[in-house]
Amino acid sequence: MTKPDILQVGYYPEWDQDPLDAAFNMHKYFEADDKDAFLANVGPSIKGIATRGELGTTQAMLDACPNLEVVSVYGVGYDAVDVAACTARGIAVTNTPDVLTDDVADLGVAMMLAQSRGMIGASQWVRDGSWEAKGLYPLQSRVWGKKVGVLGLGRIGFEVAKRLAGFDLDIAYSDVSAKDYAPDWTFIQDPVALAEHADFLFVTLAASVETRHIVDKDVLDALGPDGMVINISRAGNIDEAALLDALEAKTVGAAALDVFEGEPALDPRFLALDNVMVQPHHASGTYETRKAMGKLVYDNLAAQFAGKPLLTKVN
Ligand code: 8YV
Repeated sequence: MTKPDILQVGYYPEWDQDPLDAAFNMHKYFEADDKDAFLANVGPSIKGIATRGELGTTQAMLDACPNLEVVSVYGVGYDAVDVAACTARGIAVTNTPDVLTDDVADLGVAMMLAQSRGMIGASQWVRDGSWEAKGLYPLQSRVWGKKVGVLGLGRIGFEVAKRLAGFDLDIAYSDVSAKDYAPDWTFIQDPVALAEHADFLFVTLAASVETRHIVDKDVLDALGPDGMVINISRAGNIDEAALLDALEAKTVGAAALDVFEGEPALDPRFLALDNVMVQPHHASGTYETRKAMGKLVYDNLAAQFAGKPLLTKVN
């Protein structure tokens, strides 16, 4: 049997790449110098697209591949894929939910703890000799017993809240409706009211046109100079310009961010700030989770071309 032709949008580690190469003809878009010519050449033969959450697909890719059947996303977020356009063309879209939930929650909580307790600076204080030369490290802010607002109590938000309950944080959340699986936590639907209530505001929403800039100047003002915002979702959920203004003016106390507009080329204003922790979009970046994500990308493609039901279809 001839191997199906797949357009590969971005890099995968070798333990994912090798099985994909064995089962499919992988056409590596990310290695092509002339992307338009590459798409024009391979597009008509392409039956599947393998991409990553933050890379998604472009309109040019969809237009160049008239025989496309499936887009398999390595990531839970599929906001970078035009799912409505895919559905209209009969193209299935799959993602990698569940397997990354706990690791993403772990990183979010770790960022919150590390930023609150000044751990990056404290490590530097030891390494550069400041401890010996200057003495005790400046005091930092307590975490336990404070109030957290979780904006979006889906799978990842739930795991964040569950972890923070172990730190004796008072937990409130916002979502489209109160969740019966969260009877002990306070439902505050309005994001401004949630931020007003919270010391720590976690952004754990699936990104969409509706949630774009849901964390805006009003939410940031409500969070206030002692508040911290933690984003492990998508940059677009926060008005980044408003956040930079607030961090510079210290009308918001701090931020811990794994995602940025235009990443990996983030706004240089972030780098001049000492009240922000920056991470390179690696909340799902453990061997265990990334291997499970890669397997799901493969399994969805294999199912499609074996005529079997897709494992994690989103449309
Ligand atoms: C990325 C993600 O896909 O799950 C998501 O939506 O954004 C991430 O897991 C990951 O960085 C791999 O590119």
